Amino acid sequence: MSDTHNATLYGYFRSTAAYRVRIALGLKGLGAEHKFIHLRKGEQNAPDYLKVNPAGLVPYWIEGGFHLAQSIAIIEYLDETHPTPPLLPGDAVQRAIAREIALIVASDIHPIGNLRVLNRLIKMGVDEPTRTAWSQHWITSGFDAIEARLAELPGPFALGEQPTLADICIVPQVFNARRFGVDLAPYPRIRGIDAAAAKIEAFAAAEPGRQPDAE
Ligand SMILES: N[C@@H](CCC(=O)N[C@@H](CS)C(=O)NCC(=O)O)C(=O)O
Repeated sequence: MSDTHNATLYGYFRSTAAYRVRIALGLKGLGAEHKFIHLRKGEQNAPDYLKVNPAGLVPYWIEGGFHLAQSIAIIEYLDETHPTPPLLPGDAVQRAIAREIALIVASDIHPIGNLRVLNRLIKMGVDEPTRTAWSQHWITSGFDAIEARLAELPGPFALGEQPTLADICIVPQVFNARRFGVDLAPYPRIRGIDAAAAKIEAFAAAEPGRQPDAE
């Protein structure tokens, strides 16, 4: 595995957004120093970390004097600086569809079920079964849209034989869906992507259970 210009990735084993970046690094064959922010303990809001990322979120990427938040921005940066294998291959239409699927996960599903949102619901007195139903609802709503799009596309990955940004976002979201007990039976294409990805070392090595900070 090559070095990525002494890059550092701040993450957390169960962060699905950090999981996306770990997959991209693996597919590119790139290394980075991994630093762990314990989200359940609230380390993302500690003054030391807020000096690194004022947004109090992971992932966060530092490479020399350059620093970057947002998993999709980090992955697209890695893709532009290390073009092989391409994570946004094909023509303009295919790239747009890969981004569409990625953004359903990253913009429509993930933010509504994020830890800080669930913590806010706790503060507002929302009980655990209702919070779980909340997460399940939004994951299901996004997966319905993704599955409908995937029905038009060749497998085994979202856009065919090679994994793209779309699959990099889908696989961690499937992990999260299982955590929240979402019924995946209505999503054969999504389950197929997850199964195909499990056979690729870059995806397998990025799994939360295989991270040094896993609990
Ligand atoms: N849109 C951001 C989301 C980052 C994000 O929300 N990360 C979560 C973990 S998956 C986090 O740090 N949560 C901390 C919190 O909610 O307090 C990205 O894609 O990087």
